[in-house]
Amino acid sequence: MDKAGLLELYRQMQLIRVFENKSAEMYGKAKIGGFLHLDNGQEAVCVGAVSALNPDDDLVTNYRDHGYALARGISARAVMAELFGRKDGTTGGRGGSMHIADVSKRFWGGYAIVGAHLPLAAGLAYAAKYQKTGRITMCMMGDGSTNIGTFHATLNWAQLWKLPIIFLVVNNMYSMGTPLSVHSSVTDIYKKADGYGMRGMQVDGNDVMAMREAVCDVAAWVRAGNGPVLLEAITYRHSGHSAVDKNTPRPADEVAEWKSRDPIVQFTEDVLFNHNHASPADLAEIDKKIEVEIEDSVQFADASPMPDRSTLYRHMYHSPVPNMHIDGSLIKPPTLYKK
Ligand SMILES: Cc1ncc(C[n+]2csc(CCOP(=O)(O)OP(=O)(O)O)c2C)c(N)n1
Ligand SMILES: [Mg+2]
Repeated sequence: MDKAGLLELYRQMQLIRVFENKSAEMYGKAKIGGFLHLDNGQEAVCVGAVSALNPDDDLVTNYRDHGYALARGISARAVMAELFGRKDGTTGGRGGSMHIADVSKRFWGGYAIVGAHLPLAAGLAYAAKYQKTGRITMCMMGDGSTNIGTFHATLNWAQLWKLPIIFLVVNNMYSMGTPLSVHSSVTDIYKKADGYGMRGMQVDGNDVMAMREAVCDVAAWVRAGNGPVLLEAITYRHSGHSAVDKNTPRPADEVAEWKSRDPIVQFTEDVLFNHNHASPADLAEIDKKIEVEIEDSVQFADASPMPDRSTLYRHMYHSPVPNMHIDGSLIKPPTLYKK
């Protein structure tokens, strides 16, 4: 990878970090409602993984989705506006933090129900195989998701049908506040692939280069028609489970140890500085632009209007109440299935 490519990896990780810090601040100011799950500490997984995909590959995530959206090139403005619940957000303010999606970028979301997105991702992979598009699907999930029924049902079918899909498990060793060893009978999660005759692989999720290399490797393998892969990335989230659950109980020395292995600091020191790819001045320049971009995203989100109330029941199969009026106008049933 050349200098420009390496600096782009740094820029994306730093963009995610600053975005997440800002969104936590905005949550504290009640500019953001509902849930907010941050990616601090896990930036190398998002950036390493997404950078190794083709731009038209399908990407599906759980609710911890901001980092993947930004890595996919969705603007900080659109993501922040979605967190603010505003009209210019990625889904017009309807989804919020857990449901970022942009179909034009084949970023399908953003799912709040643990494990429920796996069969949907398998459907995308099946479509790609059936239509021979050459696309692959990446489906990201947490370690806690690997115990749920849909995980096992989806892996079984994906392997049986040799679907072109990468199941990326972000193992941050906690499911909310429950440690991995308390919630999973197998703690090397990549070994769960064995139960389905699937290829499994483990990677250091705090090393963006290793992450990228692993996804390049498995993506090529999947794209060649060899069937799915279960890729486990070991990492750690710096903050609690969510903004309303900031103090997930974890041993202080464990948190401190992982923070000392910060993926952005590691990449900066071990790769960028040690190999003379970049100077502190290069990074300062990038950081300055990111600060401006994130400040701008907040101004943009704050200035964006609330969604129009009369559109409340759009994108639904039926108006929940017959002859419903909002602001004096009759809310007509959606036309989708109207005879
Ligand atoms: C079916 C279902 N059960 C429970 C929940 C509540 N819940 C939300 S996140 C979460 C933990 C998931 O942990 P993990 O998959 O490890 O992801 P992480 O948050 O660590 O990224 C739980 C239990 C849910 N959203 N859906
Ligand atoms: Mg987890």
